[in-house]
Amino acid sequence: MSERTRKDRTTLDYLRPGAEERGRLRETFDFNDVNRDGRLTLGEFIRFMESVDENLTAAECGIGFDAIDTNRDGAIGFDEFYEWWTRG
Ligand SMILES: [Ca+2]
Ligand SMILES: [Ca+2]
Repeated sequence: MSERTRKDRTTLDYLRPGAEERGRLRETFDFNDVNRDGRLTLGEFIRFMESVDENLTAAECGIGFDAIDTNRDGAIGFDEFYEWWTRG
């Protein structure tokens, strides 16, 4: 990959609306990814949801988790998390 291509992509990312939000969401994701494996497990996700709304039950979180884990690998990757966050 050429230097010019990298530079163009960086500029594009910077200018694209939502890039800043994606960065903030990345921080949220990393903060809740307690064991730093790059994915949110159900336990990590429940902890996150309870920090957003303490009235949510574990069962409700489980339903949300299944909806977000679109590739069904049992964990939420950042792309899945981002899709879910921006969808609503
Ligand atoms: Ca994790
Ligand atoms: Ca997944």
